[in-house]
Amino acid sequence: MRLFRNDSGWWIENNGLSAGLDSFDFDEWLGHENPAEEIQRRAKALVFNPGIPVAGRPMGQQEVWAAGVTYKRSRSERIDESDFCARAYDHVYLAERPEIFFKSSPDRCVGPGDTMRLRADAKWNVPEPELVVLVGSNKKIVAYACGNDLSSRDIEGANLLYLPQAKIWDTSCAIGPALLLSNPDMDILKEKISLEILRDGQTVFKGNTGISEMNRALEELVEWLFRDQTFKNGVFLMTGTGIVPDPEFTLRSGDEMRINITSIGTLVNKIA
Ligand code: DO4
Ligand code: MG
Repeated sequence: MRLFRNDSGWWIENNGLSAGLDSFDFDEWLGHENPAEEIQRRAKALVFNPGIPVAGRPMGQQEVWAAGVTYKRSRSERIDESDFCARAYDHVYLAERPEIFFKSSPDRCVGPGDTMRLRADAKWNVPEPELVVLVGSNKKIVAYACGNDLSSRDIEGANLLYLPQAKIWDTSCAIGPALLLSNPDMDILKEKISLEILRDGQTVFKGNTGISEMNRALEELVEWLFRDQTFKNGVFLMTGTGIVPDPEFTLRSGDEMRINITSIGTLVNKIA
């Protein structure tokens, strides 16, 4: 089952059948004792009709946090791009404490079909395709989505202390197209994530990896995120990238980024 949000509200979709959720308060739902049970209860009372809803930004007032250097490819590319900070990436890949950083306030995060901007003061920019987990206030993973942790490699590579500037600006984060509701029979690690970048209609980059290549358990990342802080209306956590284009690649205005996770869908955004 997937949750969609568009101009007419929140929708539940299941195998091509969908139903609108009347007076659904997403933020309140994530503060519920058991959001998974609550949504199943509501779904049972709905009448489903054929059709997949139009997808808009599937979030409320949640902050977006991100984990980093959770795949080998992220570690090696970052070691190569940085000079005196290279050892930090090796350390954090193997350390007990993962890298977790603040990525976006809800107003800086965009949804499917929205444009994303590059930083005016950056020269080397890449999309980071990532599995995103939506976590309820009860610390349980409620749903999964595709995410784009748009990043400036030259700023991060110049000095790791510039990380917030390499990661956070208006529209540097995208989440969508829908939220795949988690259930006990689901094994998200079996899914694949892929990135395709189109320039003037031609593919200029294509790559994919398995979510199972991640070096950390999702629950482990969530546990660290919730240490000594609460999220009363839930939180989104990006789980790191395993796909990094070769060093000569940088995004340009007009590029289209297509991030797909099997079972979730494709998140498409263009560079403004
Ligand atoms: O270490 C800096 C950021 C890492 C990151 O965003 C990633 O691995 O996806
Ligand atoms: Mg990232």
